[in-house]
Amino acid sequence: MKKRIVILGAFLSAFLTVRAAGAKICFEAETAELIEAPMVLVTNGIEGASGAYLEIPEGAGNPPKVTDGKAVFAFEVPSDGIFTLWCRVWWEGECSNSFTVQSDDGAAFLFGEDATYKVWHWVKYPVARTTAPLRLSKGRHTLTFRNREDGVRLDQILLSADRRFVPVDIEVPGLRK
Ligand SMILES: [Ca+2]
Ligand SMILES: [Ca+2]
Repeated sequence: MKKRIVILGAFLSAFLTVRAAGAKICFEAETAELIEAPMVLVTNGIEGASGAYLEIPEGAGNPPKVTDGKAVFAFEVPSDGIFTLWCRVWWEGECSNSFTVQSDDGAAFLFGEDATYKVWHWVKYPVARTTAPLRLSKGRHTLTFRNREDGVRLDQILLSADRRFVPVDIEVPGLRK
């Protein structure tokens, strides 16, 4: 029995150490340092958001006809890491469920295209294990969200170096280690 408790204790401390190793950086969509129309800031819209959120209104237009519409975020990464990108979003439907995202000046990638509509929920990138997560060095970085489909809303953004972490509801903005 005692041996079992020791093993359990060792397992728990290893588990907690691994969890503690994964930094999480969370910020509100409305803290974007640049918002370009038809991306707009909404302060009193759909219930259940964490404060304000960003939206490309349904019918505002999307590529190739409308190529404008973006939000740029700047944030500090505390130490080198490999991050999963999570976004708290509200999609209008299958023609309104994605962004094109760019990390710093890297290659743009598709974010979203999941089939959960008309409810606030968290979506991650990458979805497939074969796609590389975001590798970010210590220091300042940017994320750019571009117009790909209208009818989309973005409430919170969370970068997690802990691959097992799954945000559930509204997250507290800031840095957790
Ligand atoms: Ca779509
Ligand atoms: Ca928000």
